[in-house]
Amino acid sequence: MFHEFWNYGIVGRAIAQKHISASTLNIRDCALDKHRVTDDRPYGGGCGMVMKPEPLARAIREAKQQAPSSATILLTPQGRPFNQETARSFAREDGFILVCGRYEGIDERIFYDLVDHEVSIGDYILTGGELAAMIVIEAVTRLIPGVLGGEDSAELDSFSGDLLEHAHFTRPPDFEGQQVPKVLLSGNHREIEKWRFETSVVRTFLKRPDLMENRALTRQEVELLKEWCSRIERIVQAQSACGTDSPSGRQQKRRDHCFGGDKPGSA
Ligand code: 21W
Repeated sequence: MFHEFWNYGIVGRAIAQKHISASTLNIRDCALDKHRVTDDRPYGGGCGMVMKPEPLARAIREAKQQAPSSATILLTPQGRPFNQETARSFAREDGFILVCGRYEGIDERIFYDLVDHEVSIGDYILTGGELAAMIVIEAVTRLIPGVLGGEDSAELDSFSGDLLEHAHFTRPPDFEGQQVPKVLLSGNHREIEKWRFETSVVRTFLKRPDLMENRALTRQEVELLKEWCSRIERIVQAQSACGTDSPSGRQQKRRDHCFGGDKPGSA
């Protein structure tokens, strides 16, 4: 699984340019018996298999020898949820050993001496830790200084992740009847910045309100949300003053999707 991964994209380039180094150990190669068995039936019964401790311990010790200052992280659905903050903290480390489990789980006795941290990539069931490891490696690699060419390294500062990104457009100016917002064609950089900030704040509110509820907002963000509140209030008040419940005959305008939120009718 990893052969393509080590040669592809950001990670491939980071390895080629020696920003990082990486290698894979196959736990099966650490099983010393004739059939190279790495799993066995669980004590106490039940379905599924458990990873035997000896080959796993041998693999982790071999990895520690190759990377003595690295913490050992077990990828498991029971681990701490991985996020951008975790990625940043891993990027500051010297390196890490990622252990990918298979089967129903690994023998509990591995944890005592050999595992430092447990990480999950989210609440869904995979069949093993390998894809999770690739996700962790990619998220961390792009935070290593020099890996991304300058322009995106603003990612490193602690403010990123507070808001969703603004809407993006490229040529053509007319795509199947949908126009690029005029402000982006205006060349007025102050107005463009303002518009981007606005799409950023409003789509965060619509798509991921949890990102705003769990932190202090900046003064700019509060001002913008207040402005939207009063806009909404004016519309609602105009309706209750002379409103009707039937919008019949009124033409429905094309929805402005720049601000995001689920499409009508989507789950
Ligand atoms: C999945 C091992 C489930 C054991 C249904 C409910 C590494 C992973 C993995 C795996 C079980 C990560 C059961 C998010 C993941 C991983 C393999 C438990 C019992 N069945 N992050 N409970 N999700 N998964 N089986 O699955 O190794 S990080």
